[in-house]
Amino acid sequence: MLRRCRQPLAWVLGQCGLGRPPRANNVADEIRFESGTGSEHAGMHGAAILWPKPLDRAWCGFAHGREKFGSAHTNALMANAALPSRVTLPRQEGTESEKRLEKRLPLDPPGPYSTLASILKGRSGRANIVTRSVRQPMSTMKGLLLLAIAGLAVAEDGLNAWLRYSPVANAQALRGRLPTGLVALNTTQGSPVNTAAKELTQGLNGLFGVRLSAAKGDGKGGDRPRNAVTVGTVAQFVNANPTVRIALPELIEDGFHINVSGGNVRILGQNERGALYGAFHYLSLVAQGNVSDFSLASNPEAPVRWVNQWDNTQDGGTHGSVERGYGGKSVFFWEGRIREDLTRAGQYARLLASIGINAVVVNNVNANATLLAPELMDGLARIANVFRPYGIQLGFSLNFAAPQMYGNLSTFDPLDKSVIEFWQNVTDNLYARIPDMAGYLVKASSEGQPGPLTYNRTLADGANLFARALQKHNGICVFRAFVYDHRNLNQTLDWKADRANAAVNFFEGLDDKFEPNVLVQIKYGPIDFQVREPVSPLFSHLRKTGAAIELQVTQEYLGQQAHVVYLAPMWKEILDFDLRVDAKPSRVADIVTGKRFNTTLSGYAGVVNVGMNTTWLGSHLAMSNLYAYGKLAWSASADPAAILSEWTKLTFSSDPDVLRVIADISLASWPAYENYSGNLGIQTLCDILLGHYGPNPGSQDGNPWGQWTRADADTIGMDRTVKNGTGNAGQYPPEVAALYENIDTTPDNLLLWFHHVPYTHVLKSGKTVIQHFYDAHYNGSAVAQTFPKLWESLKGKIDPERYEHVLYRLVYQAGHSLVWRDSVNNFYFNKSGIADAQGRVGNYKYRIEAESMKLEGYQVYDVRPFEAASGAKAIVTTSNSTQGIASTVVGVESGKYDLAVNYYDQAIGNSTWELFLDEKLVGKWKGDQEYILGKAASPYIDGQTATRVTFKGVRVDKGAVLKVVGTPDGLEPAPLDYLSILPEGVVD
Ligand code: GCV
Repeated sequence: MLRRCRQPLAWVLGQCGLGRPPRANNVADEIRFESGTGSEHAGMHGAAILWPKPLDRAWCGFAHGREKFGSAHTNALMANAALPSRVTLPRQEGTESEKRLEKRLPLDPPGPYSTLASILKGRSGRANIVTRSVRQPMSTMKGLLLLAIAGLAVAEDGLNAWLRYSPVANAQALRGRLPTGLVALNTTQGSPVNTAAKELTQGLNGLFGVRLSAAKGDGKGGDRPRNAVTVGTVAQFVNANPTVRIALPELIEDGFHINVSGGNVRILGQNERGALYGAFHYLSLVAQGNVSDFSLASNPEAPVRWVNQWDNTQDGGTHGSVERGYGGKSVFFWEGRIREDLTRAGQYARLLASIGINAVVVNNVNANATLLAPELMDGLARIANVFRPYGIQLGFSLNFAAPQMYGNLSTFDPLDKSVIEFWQNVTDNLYARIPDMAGYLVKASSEGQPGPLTYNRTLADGANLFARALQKHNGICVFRAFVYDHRNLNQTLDWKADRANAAVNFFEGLDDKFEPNVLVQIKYGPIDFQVREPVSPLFSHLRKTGAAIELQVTQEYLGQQAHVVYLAPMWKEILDFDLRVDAKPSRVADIVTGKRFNTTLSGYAGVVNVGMNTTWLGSHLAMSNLYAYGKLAWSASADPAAILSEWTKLTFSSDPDVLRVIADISLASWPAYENYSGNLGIQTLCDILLGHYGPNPGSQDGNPWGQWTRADADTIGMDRTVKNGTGNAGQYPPEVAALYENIDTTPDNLLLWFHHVPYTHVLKSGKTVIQHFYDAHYNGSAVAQTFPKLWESLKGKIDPERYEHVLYRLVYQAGHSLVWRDSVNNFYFNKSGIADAQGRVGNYKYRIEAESMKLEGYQVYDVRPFEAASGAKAIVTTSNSTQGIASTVVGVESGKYDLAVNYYDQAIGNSTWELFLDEKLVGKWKGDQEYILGKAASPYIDGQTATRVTFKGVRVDKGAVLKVVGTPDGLEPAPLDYLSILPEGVVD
């Protein structure tokens, strides 16, 4: 959304999201409003409302905690708020490999005083869905080579991610070193070895224009073809070549060996899946131009390398199709059933196999018991069939109360005989359909989900119920450690209450009580995927029970794919953390790979949450996180920068500029996000009650969810010491406990996680806490400002489709990082009353507050929370059918400036704003972000919807009239916060 003036209007419109918006492959086909943490969400009721009641949180009479408090209280509030449960546009089932949805909304605002219902009805009726074919990659090698030589980029939609097999730059020269024949040691359709053979054929053709032919002899009886790639398992190879002696390295399950000697290539897996992994690995190397001779063996460090999808069977409910999913609808489920067309599920399996993932749990951990119906089990079997050729097994989330909810039993007590029979029966039925099912994933006694604690049974009783049912089928029960009570934590009355203590407390004394096929899945930190957490102490408590680490690829608290945040460095830091159990080296990576405690079951779970969007996650750059997750789950010693470079080469190109820019942006992104969202271990200060996206530091406290900061006028932070606080530091092994117990040895980046201090507390850096906050938020957002410019230097080196897509997001992120900076800084300035030593917070000399402009058809509006608006106020149109005009006379010296406008893009309409200078249009834009960014949509005027648009290099004359005309749409009253007239190069 970078905008320049003095461009033809059509260009400006195009840049502004009118005309032909750059939304090509990230089109939301439905808007949903997400609630905050947890799964116990009250419904939002869609009663009609009348204008002028712009939707904000204050108007609902309650700034925080609407959804979180659930039930009666919430429903009463929501009835007042009268929000739509969702604004649903026409939908249709379809795979985006074949067609893409493009939504065009009516541009004209609805009639006067329309009711919400009529607006929505009208919109649904008029919305026009256009399906069109996705551009296919050029089919001929010649064409591709020509393009590659010319350095031109073919437009791409991201569907193939890192498996594009686009021609390597010097393909012709390298061809002589490549195989021309293929020996597949298993040609059975659907076998992973056969898939590997197909992939090799497709890959070498795409990359080099080599057409592999089936080599003579098919590897049997020592008749070894030359210049051929042989792929299969070790056993298949030995069987086919009984007289051949080759040295083979030791391989464990899923491991592989590759030997390349000129055009003779041997790819052998310990099992069929390993052979497929080997084929992908070989293709990845040659795609990066490595065609030299080599021999390597690779074994996974952990047996469990799973992906969790939080997919719902239905679109309805607060979280829509995929809970915390920002890439569109479920690739598995549709209208309560399993999709007929599972093309995307197969494509997903292909991507996952290429990074060593061996199972996918297809449904949300907040599980729907109806999935146990026979016809749905049949559907799950269809998914498993689509997965199988890729060596991916299906995992399934269970609802603990299913015996009651689905089975009509009077109880779901895990020790009850009828319940045990119920689950055995369910399990047998599933395995009858899916004999290779991986097992179950269970979220129990957590966030309102039913579990064994309902019957005063232990978590082990709960896990063992499923584990035993699975044993005869060789399945495993993955039991989540994310167990806590979100209803009874009392911040005000109990200084020692602490959600971070929950997991260790609940698992205390259970280590030797689990069946051997139970694996405990532990989120990396004790709270919930925050931007910075210490590692979960539970990793050091389970020595006899297998442990898996849960990482989150979907960036729930980390920018929801609308902000680029490359997570591998954070994961790596966690995996490398040494817990010093029994005063011995005890890296988290060694615990979750079973090395430290000799556990057989161990591994990784990544919450991924892809959707039907062709970008999978909603953003091209976010896919580096999925790639990195697979690579680290295979080997925790992998280097995040090296992973990124590899991913960039495969996803974009090996051009040194492309590699440098993507590395510069990605490697700076986590520290930048931490700086502008929440630092010193205070957690991501996002709105935890709604959406988990934009800033709202106040939402952390005063509710029972336990993500507290305990900030007051003088002090901040959770005291988790043993001597005076919640005792959480004491849950770590002694050496680590001592480190955290003592404020002097606690690293600054976790200071407020473990200690409650005055804002004036001096850090090791010499700064006070409050000054560190101010500076970090300024520094972080300053780094984000560099991202669009860096990316723009790649114009022409990235295909236009992906170039525009990424640029749009980076420009948005740069703007939203300022929203973060100002919201958080003003919140703490207001709380502490301590001024910024540099005088920046609260002083914005380039700004013109909208509320101070001359207003016609606009009215002043108090924004809640106050810090979500500059000066705590915004303006909104006085009705939903009339334009608003805000104008002012420019006081700056004549010259060239960047004009920034901060407005709110609510997901309840598509207002239009026009910016004029002396009646000359500078630019025009539209509030349609909800159809472009996959982040949680919000109906409110707050930190989730605050957005900036900038027009660069505009000639501004002193005395000119600067005017914004806002045209409301739907329930969105063209809200405006402020304008900035910025000297070139200044961002504020
Ligand atoms: C699937 C957080 C998320 C929830 C999620 C839960 C979990 O609370 O906000 O959406 O529920 O974690 O991991 O179970």
